[in-house]
Amino acid sequence: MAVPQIIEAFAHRMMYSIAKDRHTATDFDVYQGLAFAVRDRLMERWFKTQSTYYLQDAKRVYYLSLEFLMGRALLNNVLNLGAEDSYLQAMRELGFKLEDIGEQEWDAGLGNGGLGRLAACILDAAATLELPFYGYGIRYEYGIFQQRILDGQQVEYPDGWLRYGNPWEIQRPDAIFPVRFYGHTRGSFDATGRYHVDWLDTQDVWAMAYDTPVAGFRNGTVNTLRLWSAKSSREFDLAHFNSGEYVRAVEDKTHSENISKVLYPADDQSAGKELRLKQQYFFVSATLQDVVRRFKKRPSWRWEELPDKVAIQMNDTHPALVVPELMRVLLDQEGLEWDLAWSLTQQVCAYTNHTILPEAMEVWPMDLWRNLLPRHVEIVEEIDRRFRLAVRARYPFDDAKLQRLAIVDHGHSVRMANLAIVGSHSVNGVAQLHTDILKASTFAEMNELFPGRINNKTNGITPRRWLLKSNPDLAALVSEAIGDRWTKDLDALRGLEPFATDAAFQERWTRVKRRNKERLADWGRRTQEFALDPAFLFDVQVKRIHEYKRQLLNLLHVATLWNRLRDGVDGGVPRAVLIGGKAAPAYWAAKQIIHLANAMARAIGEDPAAKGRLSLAFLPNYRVSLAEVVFPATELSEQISTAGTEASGTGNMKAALNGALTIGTLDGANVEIREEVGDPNIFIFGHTAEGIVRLRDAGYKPRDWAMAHPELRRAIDTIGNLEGGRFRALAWALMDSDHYFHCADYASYLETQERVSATYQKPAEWARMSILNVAGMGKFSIDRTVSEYARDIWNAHAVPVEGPP
Ligand code: DL6
Repeated sequence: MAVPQIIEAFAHRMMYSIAKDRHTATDFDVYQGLAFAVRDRLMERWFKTQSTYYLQDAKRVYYLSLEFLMGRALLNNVLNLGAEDSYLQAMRELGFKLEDIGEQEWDAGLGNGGLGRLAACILDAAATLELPFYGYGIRYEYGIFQQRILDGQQVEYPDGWLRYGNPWEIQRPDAIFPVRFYGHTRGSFDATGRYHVDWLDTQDVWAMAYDTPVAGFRNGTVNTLRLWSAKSSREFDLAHFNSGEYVRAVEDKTHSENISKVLYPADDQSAGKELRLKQQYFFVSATLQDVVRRFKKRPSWRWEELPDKVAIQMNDTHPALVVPELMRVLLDQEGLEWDLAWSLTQQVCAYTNHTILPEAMEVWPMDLWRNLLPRHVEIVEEIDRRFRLAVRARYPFDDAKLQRLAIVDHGHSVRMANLAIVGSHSVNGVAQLHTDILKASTFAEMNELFPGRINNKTNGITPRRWLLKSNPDLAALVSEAIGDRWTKDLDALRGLEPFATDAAFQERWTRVKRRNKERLADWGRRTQEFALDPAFLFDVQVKRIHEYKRQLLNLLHVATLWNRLRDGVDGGVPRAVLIGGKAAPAYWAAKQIIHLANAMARAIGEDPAAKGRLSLAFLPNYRVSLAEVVFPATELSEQISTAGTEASGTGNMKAALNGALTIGTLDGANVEIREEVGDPNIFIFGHTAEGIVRLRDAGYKPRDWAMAHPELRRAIDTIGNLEGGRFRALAWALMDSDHYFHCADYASYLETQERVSATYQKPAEWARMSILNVAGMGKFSIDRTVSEYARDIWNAHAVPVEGPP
């Protein structure tokens, strides 16, 4: 689109949708007007994409996820349209900076962290790969909470992201489905002698669709993210209204609409609450009704064709109710026999596991189900009964194994992972090590029972958002050196290898990093959140706060550097340690870690011994848009989880793609990052996953490790004595239990950090390693990940859509 047309489209939207002129428009109005104008440009492609899928009778992939952590859309859409230069110029002619307009957008924060952000990257890749793909989830009125730091502590504020409207979504009042809850079942034989079950006297809620376009990168594809919003089936209760009880009359409406009110703010922790189960069934039921409607719209459809036309991917077990719900639809509504219904369900469904932490494994009390979903209890009990028969036939004398494998645990709870595994044809882990652990340990007995079902799909990230958009200077330098094929084929980054030793290129590379560091420092200054010296080494750990991710190990290292400075010993380079992330509101230890980081940051900031040598900052309200400023500025990426605990990690990939060097354990995808960038170009430390298991089995005694290392002991004391001892419980727990093996890995971490410092003192060497890290990132494109899902799990194929490039 030419510049004058962009200006005209924008002016039109400002006048007719925003109803403001240049004298009255606020910055936010300008953003909204431009967002509408950009959305208009996606419309034609969106229509064309959907009709092409229909006309070609393409197999559709449905990605069911309770979380989509999308971040901002405006600049990403402009980029995917391939029109950034025209938009930049058009806005400049009107006296605006496109980047500043983009800053007005509120992040769409419908996710907690890794799992939700992965879903967003997968959407981007599926559209870029021209796959007939739909994301399905919930349109939460409140996304992940806003984190503020008051007196050093996390305080949560509601994220009312829809308050001023969302220009990207289209409400679909006609795409509305009833979702049933409660009630009871009644079985009867029909005239043909077939047993039939009715689910009666239910309380119904409506699910209304809101669609968001998802544009592929510079192609004609625009896919759909469809999010459901709960609407009451009754506006108000007339009986109450007529008797003057107005509040009671609307009470039911409020209750039912609570289902899509708020995102549960804990990752890696199962909530076990009725509202959460309602959310799960709500979006599963509405989605399946939509899927079946679309399947049946095809001329002369037959149920046997379902697996040829439909693939359903469950993002973790949160949507695992899809297994009994699909069975219910096929049995009770469509009248299929059990065996056919079961075979179709298994062929259609697939499950991705994202964690092996026991507290994250979903287990639902049967009583809760019995009340809320009485028909599903019957179906799950029947699935369990048949599965037990199969297990017993295979292992006739092993009762203990039968109990461990069962879906229904002693009649009192449903193990969602077991249900998802039994009801799917594919179960995948998200990094090779994680998949190996699933096979060898977490799901070892399932793996024996269903050989080949568990497979690996190493995660990836979208190079569009995470390099092209967020780090334009580095992207331009890379493209100048090797061309821009990397944007669609990240393996092309290997072409950077010869530049790694080119002194002039290294210098330009380092200058880009320096500018990005200044940008982050500037951001800290503008928001008055933190002060940073761009001359320091930027040592960054941004991710959810969790004990297994070991922010505390990072703080032990900071305490050690600080102690050395106070002793007048200074071997290292000046460092700015940055930590950011949200803690689940009910997770005490994680909140203590945030408090500790802030307390240490203040104390170090006030200590003259640290001046010019060491700083610590906590980045408040870490979110996608902040990550886009942080990763380009990161020089050292902290990926230091206890080996065997982080399923994959994707922040590790984002930092390395932006030229950071990694200090990390052999955990999650770090293992594969090492393979790709080469062992000399990454700082690996600590025990391996097997080493950790051995330590635990041998009766790990953290106190012995601490006693053997005076600097560790002192660091623990430093933390324990801060602010009159308020963190003593946290510090002492390290000596007594240390569930995540901080003490066992401390010495190796410290020694490796010293190697980091020594390397940083050789700028050419650091730049060479940094270039080689970017060169090795090809494997971690989400396009590669999604191509593997399409080939190995979904059997789905690209359906190109003709249109402007
Ligand atoms: O697979 C995406 C992401 C992984 O990279 C992280 O390692 C993992 O912790 C995360 N898991 C979650 C919560 N999982 N559950 N349930 O976000 O998934």
